[in-house]
Amino acid sequence: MDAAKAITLSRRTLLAGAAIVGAVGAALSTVPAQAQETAPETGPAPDLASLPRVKVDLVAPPFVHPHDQVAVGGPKVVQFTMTIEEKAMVIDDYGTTVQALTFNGSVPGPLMVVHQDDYVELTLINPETSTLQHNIDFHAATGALGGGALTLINPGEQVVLRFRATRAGAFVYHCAPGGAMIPWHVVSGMNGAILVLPRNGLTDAAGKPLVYDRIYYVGEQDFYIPRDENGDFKTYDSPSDGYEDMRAVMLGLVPTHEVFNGAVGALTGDNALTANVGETVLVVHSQANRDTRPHLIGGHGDNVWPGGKFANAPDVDLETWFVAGGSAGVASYRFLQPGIYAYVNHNLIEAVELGATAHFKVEGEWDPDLMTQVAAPGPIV
Ligand SMILES: [Cu+2]
Repeated sequence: MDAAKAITLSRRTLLAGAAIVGAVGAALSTVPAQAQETAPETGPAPDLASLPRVKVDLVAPPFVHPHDQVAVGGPKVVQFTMTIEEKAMVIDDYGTTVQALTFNGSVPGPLMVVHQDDYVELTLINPETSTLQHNIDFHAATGALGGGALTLINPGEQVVLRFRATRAGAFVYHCAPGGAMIPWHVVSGMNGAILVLPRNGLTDAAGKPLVYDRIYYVGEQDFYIPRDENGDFKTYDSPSDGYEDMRAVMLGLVPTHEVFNGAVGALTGDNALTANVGETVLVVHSQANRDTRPHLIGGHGDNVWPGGKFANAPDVDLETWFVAGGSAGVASYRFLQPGIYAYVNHNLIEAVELGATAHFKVEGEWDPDLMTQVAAPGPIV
């Protein structure tokens, strides 16, 4: 992209962002100060100064920072910091490279875990080295475009947003800097999820406590990589350089890559998710832009919240579940057999041809009662 085009692009970004901030700013100013102090669904706001503060260090997916499943004590202010990183990332085995836009350097961004009625306090940093404005829209938050209207930051700026996590469930967060920038930033990698656990922990369909031994975060991502005249994927020197070409591919609505955790093979082979027979594994599966349908080949969803929201009883014994674009689903499974399991988007074209496959490597004792090869392959008798 030449300099003039880059200026046009950044001005359009600025304008789109400014329009949103202006509109929401005006709306906010009509709300009485007192109304902003209280949260009707959860009663009066507590004295924030009296709440304990906890600082959490985020970790890159598929892993999840240490957390209590049952809340200890009352609501807290949970402090997170995320730094935006614009960086080149290889997304398949052929070296295809995207100028990714990321929260904290990973696609998806890290999973945050809090409990219902905790306050999430995020410091979002857009370093001087960035080329674009960014912000964050939390689907778990209430008001101001999920915080998007209060967090738009230029390169070299940071912002601190606090919101009360009033609803329990898994929720997507993503960048939403305005207009055509919104889908472009999301399909360039700027999305992640937050898990808001009930204070007493999860319960299964029978109402019994559901305790997980392991938790993994799978963030599914659709990429739209432009091709050259020979059909080869193109690379660009900066995010804005590729914008016009990528937008043309995006408008066709057919992704060139559909991957888990940022790249084909990010969760397979040596990168497989691990578990032992008898362990209950919780999988949080987000897709910020496009519908998906997780399926564990050779296993099941024991307790599944397809919409990811814990006020609803889980579905049980599912074979495949639907996660709507712009949401995060949650599923638990207790592994009963050892071996390699594929965990896929059961649009199998997307799983096998476009990349949406992960592996679980499970160790333990085989149960012949559940399955036995009665006769090995051989000549027809
Ligand atoms: Cu962004």
